[in-house]
Amino acid sequence: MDSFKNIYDIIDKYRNIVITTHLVPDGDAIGSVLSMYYFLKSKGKNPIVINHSPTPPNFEFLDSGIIKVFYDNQEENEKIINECDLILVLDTNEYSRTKSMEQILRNSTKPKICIDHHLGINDKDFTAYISDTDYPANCQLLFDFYKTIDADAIDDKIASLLYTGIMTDTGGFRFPRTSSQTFITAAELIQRGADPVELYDKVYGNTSLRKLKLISRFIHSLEFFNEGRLCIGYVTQKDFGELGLKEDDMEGLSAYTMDIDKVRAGIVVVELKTGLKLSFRSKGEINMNGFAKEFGGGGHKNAAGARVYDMNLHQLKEKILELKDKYIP
Ligand SMILES: [Mn+2]
Repeated sequence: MDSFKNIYDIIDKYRNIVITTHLVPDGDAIGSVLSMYYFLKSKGKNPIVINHSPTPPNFEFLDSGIIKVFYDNQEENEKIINECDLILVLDTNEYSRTKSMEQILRNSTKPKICIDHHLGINDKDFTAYISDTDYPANCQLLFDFYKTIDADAIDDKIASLLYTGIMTDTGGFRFPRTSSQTFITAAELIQRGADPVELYDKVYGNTSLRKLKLISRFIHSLEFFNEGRLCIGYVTQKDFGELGLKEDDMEGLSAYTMDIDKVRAGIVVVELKTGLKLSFRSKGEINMNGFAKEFGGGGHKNAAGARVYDMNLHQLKEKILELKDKYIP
């Protein structure tokens, strides 16, 4: 792992910098790429943000047309990536999570830097990286990075982006790894112009009726195992069709499983057109990273994910039930 100073010394050699993050970006991913965009702008660079997925509606207020979606203009975006000087990957350490951009990023011979807080970085994938899993949000890590390089560059816009990333990735300052340092960082961001009331309201206070109907169906789908310690919920293609759902409507469903008393581990299974998406959550020592790995995924101990393409919903459920006692006491 490299130091903040090392990383910036490399970045500072270049001008045309492509920034990207994972598919279906959450607040931490959007906060990461856009704060980096403004930070590098303030340093006289030419940053360009290209993502696989469009910005979800509740984060659109942060993105004033800056983020390009790879598929919207594949030819031009490929050209930008091929002709840039440096690639920055934020809030993920896996090229596969950039989906449609995976091959072009992998094949690029340009220097590549990763700044992330997830487990499992392959150091051969990057020229240099910071991978610190102690941070509950990549935006908290980036705050320390920007502060080390140039604290004055953290203006109200950057502060609002970082605050949004920290607020969302910590589930409102309550998920594991939230520490006193998280609150100190949040306080500093508020001092620098982030408005906690407004940001909360814009991100969480605009739930669509479609989403509320999804939550209602999801709660009806819940099944409990291991004396109520394991909770599994489902969203099917039927739900997608009848409610007109999009993939980013799934954001936050796993938190409902973890809110239930007795539940120590929650699994959300979403049936997409192209396969099954699994989210694993747990409390304490229950190792969901290991559980997710059984399905070819991974993540953190208390939060992990996987995508499964070679099973239907029924077969997947059988496999979960076969494996559950290995992970849930
Ligand atoms: Mn994150």
